[in-house]
Amino acid sequence: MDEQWRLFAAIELPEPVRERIGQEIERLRRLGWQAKWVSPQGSHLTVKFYGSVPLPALPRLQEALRAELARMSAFSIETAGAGVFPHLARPRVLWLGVDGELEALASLHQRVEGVSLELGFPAEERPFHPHLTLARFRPEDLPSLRGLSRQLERLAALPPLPIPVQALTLYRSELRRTGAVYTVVDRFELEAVR
Ligand code: 2AM
Repeated sequence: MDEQWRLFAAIELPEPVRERIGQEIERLRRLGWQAKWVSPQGSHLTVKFYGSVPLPALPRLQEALRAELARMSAFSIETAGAGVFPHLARPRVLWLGVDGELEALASLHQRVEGVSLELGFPAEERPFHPHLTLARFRPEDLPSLRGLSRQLERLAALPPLPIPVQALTLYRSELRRTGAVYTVVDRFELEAVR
């Protein structure tokens, strides 16, 4: 059987955003919150999760994404807001939100879904909710999340930090006992804005 890689396409975050994610995780940890925290250096905004992809299918996907993204203009978003999925009564994922050129971001997502579907990768059924994951909660973590609403308000009130979107990055995710390890497989540049 062909070797398979678990892949996803995402927007890389600039250093100040990764620093903020690290600082906020530290703050929540100090409050005693229990969670599976993301590694701030590898944090990203997921655009498309592929799951397991057979290696022989990879070159065509890379070629298609490179061609499609070269036809899109670079744009800019920024951090804004915070929340939990699926909702406050059952928090599973803690995230920071984004604002700014959200139409361009939605269009990037649609175009990536489009070329992926043409190559046989099924489209995501859930609507696209762009977010930066900080933590994932297991049911046993929930009693430790004291002041959740207050902390969400505080996170949402942080000043915005810019996220220039000049490329889409294809990552490999390897699931290890100590957590997922992400490595960059390829980077697809958007057309620079003149
Ligand atoms: P996230 O965007 O909420 O953090 C690698 O696993 C990345 O792909 C993570 O950022 C993860 O969630 C995202 N992702 C999206 N759909 C996924 C799925 N069905 N399984 C695993 N990860 C998924």
